[in-house]
Amino acid sequence: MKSQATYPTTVNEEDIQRYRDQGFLLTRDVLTASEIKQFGTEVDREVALRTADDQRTLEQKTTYEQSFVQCMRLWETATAIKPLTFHQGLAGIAAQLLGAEKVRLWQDQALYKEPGGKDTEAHQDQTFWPIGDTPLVSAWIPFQKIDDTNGAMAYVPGSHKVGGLKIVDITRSTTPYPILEDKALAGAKPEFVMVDPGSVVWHSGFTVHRAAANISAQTRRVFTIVYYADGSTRTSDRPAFPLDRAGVGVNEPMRGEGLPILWPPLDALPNPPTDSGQMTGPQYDR
Ligand SMILES: O=C(O)CCC(=O)C(=O)O
Repeated sequence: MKSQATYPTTVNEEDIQRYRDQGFLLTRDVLTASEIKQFGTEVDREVALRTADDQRTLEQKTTYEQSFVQCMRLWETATAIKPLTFHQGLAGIAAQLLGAEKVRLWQDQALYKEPGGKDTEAHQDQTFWPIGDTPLVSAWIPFQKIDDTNGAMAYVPGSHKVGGLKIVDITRSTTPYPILEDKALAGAKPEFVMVDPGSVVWHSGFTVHRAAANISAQTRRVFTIVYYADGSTRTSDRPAFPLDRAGVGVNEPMRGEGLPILWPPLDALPNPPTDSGQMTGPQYDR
C-alpha cells in the first residue's frame, strides 16, 4: 500500500462541512468524459450479460425490480470495471468525507432504471446492514445527465443526524415503512439533485433518500460505490452477504477479500474472491 497518498481530488473544507451538515454533497467533474464513456460502456456490457436470461417486461417484474435493474459486485466479474470501483479520485473523496485514513469497499453495483421504471422508495441504507453506526458513504455515479425526467435522487437534508430509523423494506417483501412521515424528520422534505455526467453525488449511510420515476425514453444508467471506514466491526449477526462470505463474526473487524481497501491506493489491484459469481436479483443485502 502506498503511504502518505495525496488525494487526486481535494474536497474543500466548506464542502466537507456541507456534507456533515446536510448528509449529502454533489462533487463536480470527478470523472472525465472519456472515463464516463468507457466505464459506461463496460457497465452496460456487464449488466446486459448478467440479465441476458431475463426476458420479462417491466410490468412482469416485482414492484422492487420495477425501480431498477440491480447488479452487484461488478468488479468481481468484470475486470474492465475494476478501475472504476478502485478509482483513486473517488476513493480519496470518500476518505475525506468519512474523515478516515483507510476506507474499504462495502459494495459496488449498477442501478439501471428502465424507461417507465417506478420511483425508488425513501429509505436509509445503513439500517439494512449489521454495521451499527460505522462511518459509511455512497457515491452515486450517473453515466448520463440526470434531470427531473430520469430518476434523479433526492435527499432529506440533515436526516443523517437522526440516526437509524425503522428499516424500510424497499423490496416490499413486507409493507415498506413510510419513513418520510417519521416524526424524527419533522416534516423535512427530500431535495432533488440534478447531475451532469462526470459529477458524483455522495450520501451518508443514514441520510434518508429516494429517487424519482424514470418518465424518459432512456434507461437511467447509474453505478454506485459504498465505502466504509477501515477498522469498523460487525455489530450483530443479522445476515449480510459481504460479511457472511468473509466469515466476519459479531464484534470482529469487517475485512476480507470481498471488502478490499480502496484508500489509500494499493500497489496493485487485488483479485476478487475465489467464489465470485454472478450476483443479481431483488436483494438489497439485508
Ligand atoms: O438510484 C436509485 O434509484 C436508488 C439509489 C440508492 O438508494 C442508493 O444509492 O443508496
